Amino acid sequence: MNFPTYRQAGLLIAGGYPLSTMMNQIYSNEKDPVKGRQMPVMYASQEFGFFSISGNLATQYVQAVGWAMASAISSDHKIAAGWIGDGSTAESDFHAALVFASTYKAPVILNIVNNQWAISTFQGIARGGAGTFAARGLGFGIPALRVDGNDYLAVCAVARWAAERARRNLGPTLIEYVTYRAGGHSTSDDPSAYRPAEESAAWPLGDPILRFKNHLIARGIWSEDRHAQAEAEIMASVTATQKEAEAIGTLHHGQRPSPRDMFEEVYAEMPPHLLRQRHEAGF
Ligand SMILES: Cc1ncc(C[n+]2csc(CCOP(=O)(O)OP(=O)(O)O)c2C)c(N)n1
Ligand SMILES: [Mg+2]
Repeated sequence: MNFPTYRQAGLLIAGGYPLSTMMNQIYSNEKDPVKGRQMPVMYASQEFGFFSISGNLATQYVQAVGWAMASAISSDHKIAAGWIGDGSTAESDFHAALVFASTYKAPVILNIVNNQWAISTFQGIARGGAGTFAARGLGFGIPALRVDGNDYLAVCAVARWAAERARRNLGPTLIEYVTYRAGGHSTSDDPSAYRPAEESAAWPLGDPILRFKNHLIARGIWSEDRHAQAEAEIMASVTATQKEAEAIGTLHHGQRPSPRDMFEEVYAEMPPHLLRQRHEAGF
């Protein structure tokens, strides 16, 4: 079971979750599975092992550990994986998660995505300028690794090792992925206000897709032509899916959920104050 942040939408795509469903949520149209009750990229799918993304940073870390503990206590073999950003490791939830993970040897993979920035705050600030994020695990007796997060094969190897440890009931693993947030924090962020414009191009570990592509070409199992073709195919399918979702509706036109929907499916029994608000809203 994955307990992601807003940066792990790729888990859903890799797991075969329909891109059209993700786009419908972005547009908050009639086919949005959460009917506008979440922020657009905060996906959730129990079926695809993707826990609801929380806007409150770091909460998912304790939830991942608790879920893994419950799995172990009930003699199930399922494992959990949690993700957190560099900045969010300064939240107390991060430390609480590590206490419980180490005390109960929970079958959980604790991933830290160190992308160098927490919006405009450099990652060194969240670490207090000392040590590494991986080193935080050692004080709790949790095996911890620091990996080049832009090396696809290294990331796979480390993740597989940690999953194997969790499956064999050997306890938690903490992994720091060293990477770089090349774009803005969000579409409303302007990184040139707090870091040199050329920083992302000069970042030494490089673009992970380019690196993996070059590796495959060097091994003779991929080519520039096949890469260009794959990119074109993916772009065409993304554009087609976007058009499909737009045709269903956006917040400005077409079919969208009724305001009535935001009151439903949250509580098993709607509390009186929500019922009152729903009536006041005319539904
Ligand atoms: C508890 C809490 N504090 C602050 C915020 C506002 N906020 C949203 S994203 C963000 C930066 C997070 O940085 P990091 O943990 O490094 O994750 P990244 O976005 O770089 O993946 C902040 C401060 C929030 N959503 N929740
Ligand atoms: Mg960050």
